[in-house]
Amino acid sequence: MSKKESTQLSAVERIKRESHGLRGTINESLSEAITGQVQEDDTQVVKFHGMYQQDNRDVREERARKKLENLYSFMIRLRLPGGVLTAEQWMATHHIAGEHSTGVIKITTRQTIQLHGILKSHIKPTIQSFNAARLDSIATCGDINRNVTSNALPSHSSLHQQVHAYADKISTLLMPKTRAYYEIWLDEELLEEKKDETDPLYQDRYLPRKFKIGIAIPPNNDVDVLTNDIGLIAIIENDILKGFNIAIGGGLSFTHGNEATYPRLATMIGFTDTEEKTLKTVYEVLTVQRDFGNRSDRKQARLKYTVDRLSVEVFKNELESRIGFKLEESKPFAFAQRKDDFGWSQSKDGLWHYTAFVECGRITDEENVNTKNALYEIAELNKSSFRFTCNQNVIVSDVSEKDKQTIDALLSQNGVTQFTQISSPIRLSSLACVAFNTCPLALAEAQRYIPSLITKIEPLLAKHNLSQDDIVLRMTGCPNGCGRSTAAEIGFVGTAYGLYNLHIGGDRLGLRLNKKFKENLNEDQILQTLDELFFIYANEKIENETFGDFSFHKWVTLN
Ligand code: SRM
Ligand code: SF4
Repeated sequence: MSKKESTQLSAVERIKRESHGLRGTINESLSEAITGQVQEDDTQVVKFHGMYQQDNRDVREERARKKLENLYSFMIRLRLPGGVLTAEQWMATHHIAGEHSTGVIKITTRQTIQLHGILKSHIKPTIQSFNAARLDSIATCGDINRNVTSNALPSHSSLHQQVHAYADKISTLLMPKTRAYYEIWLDEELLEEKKDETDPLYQDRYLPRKFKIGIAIPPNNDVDVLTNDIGLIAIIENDILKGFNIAIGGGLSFTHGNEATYPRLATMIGFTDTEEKTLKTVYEVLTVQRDFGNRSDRKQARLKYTVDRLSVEVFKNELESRIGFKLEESKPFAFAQRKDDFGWSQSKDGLWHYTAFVECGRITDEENVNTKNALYEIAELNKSSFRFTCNQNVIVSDVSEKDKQTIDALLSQNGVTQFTQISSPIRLSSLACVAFNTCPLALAEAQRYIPSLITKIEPLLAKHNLSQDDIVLRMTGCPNGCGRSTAAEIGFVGTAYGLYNLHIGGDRLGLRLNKKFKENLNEDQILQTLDELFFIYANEKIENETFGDFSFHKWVTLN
């Protein structure tokens, strides 16, 4: 194969290699009480421990005028393969959020939770409290395998548990070997020489870029499986798990004006029929990416670019030479849904699960909807677990028949049931990334803006008799794609404060990306454009044709 690595390494490559197993100078940074930041190189190293240094962008200019340092704090993201917490862990998280962060518990688009606004002096107590609840944030950020996602709702399949267990197995398999996290945050004794920290997978350079894995159980694609670096699709026949189709090279980020960057859905490369083969294949996809990924240009470093640069065929040949067997032909499968199933549902084992709508994944208490309080009161009963979906919602899960009524009453008393029931189909299917005020990369608002924008879109849908249409609408504050807006039927991608590119033509199930339709629209232009599109859609669509399919054929293919 061709040359493995450019000689001109990016700055982050040096930081990783010189970090002494991800220790960097974090201890020194933590002891510098005069500043709320960590040292520059440590901002990269702490990512591997599951945290980002951020500053409150709402007050940045005011503080600069007053010659004050930015208002720095940290966001910490938990490692939750498949997105599940016990009741006890939920209560711990609730308290930790109250003591150390803004108090809002944010469900992410990758099925885990984040806390924002944690001051530097609070990082260690936060991690220690999470550790006491048997939770960690190892490798949820950085150039490494991230939180592994898996189909969220147990009633979707009688084999849910069996498939779900793969998220845990893969997460464990791909953890870094360094003890740095335990030493720095949990005061584990420094390593004696004899302890072996050799990391055959990540070595001292880790991956060229972040890496994501998701597992879907057809017919449900709630994990948006093809947007991952590796997508595993469970193949189930007659209630038996036959194995997984394996897709590689998904990823959604692009840069405005840079044609060499693009969103891409993963390409199916084959099927594995045993656990051993599946895990080996996943592992070796990472080693191929480790060895052949671009380490000089971080904008070309994701697996999708490695796959396209080498070609799918060459990548697959290299992979097969490493795993020592040929992948079987991919098996047929069909998706029928990507959105969450709201309300109560029962799994084959008799347990009940309530999926509640959490707008933009922000668990908090607001006006008549006290989601945070509801979940705490439910957790106190210790009669359920808590699951998170990649659509940023929560499932009060594993409830037995005898406890269902009590839990239902708590959901209702706190307004959660009513909010879930009255929210329109388009609101229930919406996603937005964090963006302002914490994301340093945000060009425009997302989670703080989309609720009010949807309130203005709903009357347009009603005007055209489309209120019951659950169009997948998503917004991101920049083209990095954290709210997966390029995999939506209507996607908004922030370009500048108050301005968005409008993308249309993606399908409802996550099998086709959308295309840019209009640039730099302000709110009035967004509403006017959607009004026109909805009018044409309502009048010309054929029966059951989704907005995404209609707009793809009508407008995107003509461009
Ligand atoms: Fe993301 C960077 C938030 C899912 C692509 N993402 C960021 C950062 C950490 C900004 C930064 O680098 O400093 C954002 C922190 C905002 C904040 O204040 O919390 C951020 N990303 C998020 C979350 C919280 C959005 C949300 O509202 O839920 C999601 C956390 C997921 C998790 O639990 O791990 C989140 N990010 C995604 C997704 C969606 C997905 O994975 O399904 C994508 C698109 C898929 C993909 O990876 O291609 C995504 N985030 C990015 C990128 C672009 C990566 C690239 O290939 O270039 C960046 C920027 C980067 O890495 O340089 C980024
Ligand atoms: Fe920030 Fe952009 Fe991701 Fe939104 S899409 S959270 S603005 S990096």
